[in-house]
Amino acid sequence: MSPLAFFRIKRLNQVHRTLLNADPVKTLIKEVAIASGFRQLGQLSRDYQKMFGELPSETLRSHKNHAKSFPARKIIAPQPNVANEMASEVLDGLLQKPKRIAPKYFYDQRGSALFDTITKLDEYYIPRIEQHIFSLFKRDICEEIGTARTIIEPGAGSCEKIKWLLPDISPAAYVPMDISESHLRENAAKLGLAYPGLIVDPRVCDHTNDTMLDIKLPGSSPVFFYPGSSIGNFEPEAVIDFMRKLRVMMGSGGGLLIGVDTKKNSEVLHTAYNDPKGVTAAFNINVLHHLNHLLGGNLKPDYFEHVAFYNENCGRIEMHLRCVKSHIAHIAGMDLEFSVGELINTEYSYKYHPQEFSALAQRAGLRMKRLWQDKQRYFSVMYFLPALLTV
Ligand code: AVI
Repeated sequence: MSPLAFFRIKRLNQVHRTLLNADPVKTLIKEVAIASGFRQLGQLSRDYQKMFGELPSETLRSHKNHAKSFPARKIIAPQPNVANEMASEVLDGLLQKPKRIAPKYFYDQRGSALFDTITKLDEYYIPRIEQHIFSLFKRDICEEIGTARTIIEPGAGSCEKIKWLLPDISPAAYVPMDISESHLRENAAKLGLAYPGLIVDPRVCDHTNDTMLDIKLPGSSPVFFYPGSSIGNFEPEAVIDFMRKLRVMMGSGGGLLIGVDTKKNSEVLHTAYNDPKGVTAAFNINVLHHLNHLLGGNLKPDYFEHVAFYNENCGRIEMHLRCVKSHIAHIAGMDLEFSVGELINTEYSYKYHPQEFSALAQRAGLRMKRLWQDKQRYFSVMYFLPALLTV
């Protein structure tokens, strides 16, 4: 390593440390600084001031100076080894007490097919009611978004839901994001064929981590589209973190159209995640097959049963796998013990009253502009704009 590179890394680390200590600036600045390779701090500080008031001048001055001299994060970020990263993430979860597996591991080919089947079940009301809200209020929603906007859909999967807004919003570009490249490209191409003239610009990324911030967008002031209450699968603190990233990427002129499941009668919730055909159970247990395939292991799907219940105190559905036979199994080169009755947590699905969700969004620098609901208030579609806070 050249002395100059060494010096830059050292100084960059100092900047990072300052950022981390500069509460309340830390999260927002850190994220944008990383996303922009420290080049856009001027704009960032202006945005920040609009939202939260004056920046600590010490911090800003030092960052501006450093921003000029550091070309990009590439100098300190080697290409991550994705397989090792997954193995380490999975082991980290399985070594916790109680054990955990992140819900993103549900979605191998079979898991995605099972989820598709879930969305067609009568008991799983979310897709049906969300679509109903979109058809009831389509004109209103489209007017709110406006035309010729860049629409970004994190975790777009099949690219089906954007059709609810097409052709009315005639976007400047539609940017579906997904972690599964082949699936994404195939569905993006299909959408392009169905809507000639629509610019579809797919981007492969895992929107649940920081890589989303590295995506260079085709236009400015995008509108994010995040339907399906996927946000419910984040812990509330992670919701704020995620929405803050969207806030940063949307600048001062963008928006967020989001679908959020509501709190309701616990019987309805319970049935939605315990369907009598056992599709949700198969979906849950399939995560073990997926991990075996992905990381090399002999986790034993037959030694687990599906558990899902509504935890009223926390306002969330909890999905777990309960061990029915004590055993030892290995995964990613590690032996693990499982005892009868022990639970592996596989998913939380949080439910929010609109005002609860709006309060979280506010902490990410967003304000609720519109709310659309069905008659029973089973589901919310909300439109958020960047908040401009005055001090
Ligand atoms: C993807 N996500 C919004 C679903 C949910 O309702 O939390 C995942 C799911 N898990 C079981 N059924 C559906």
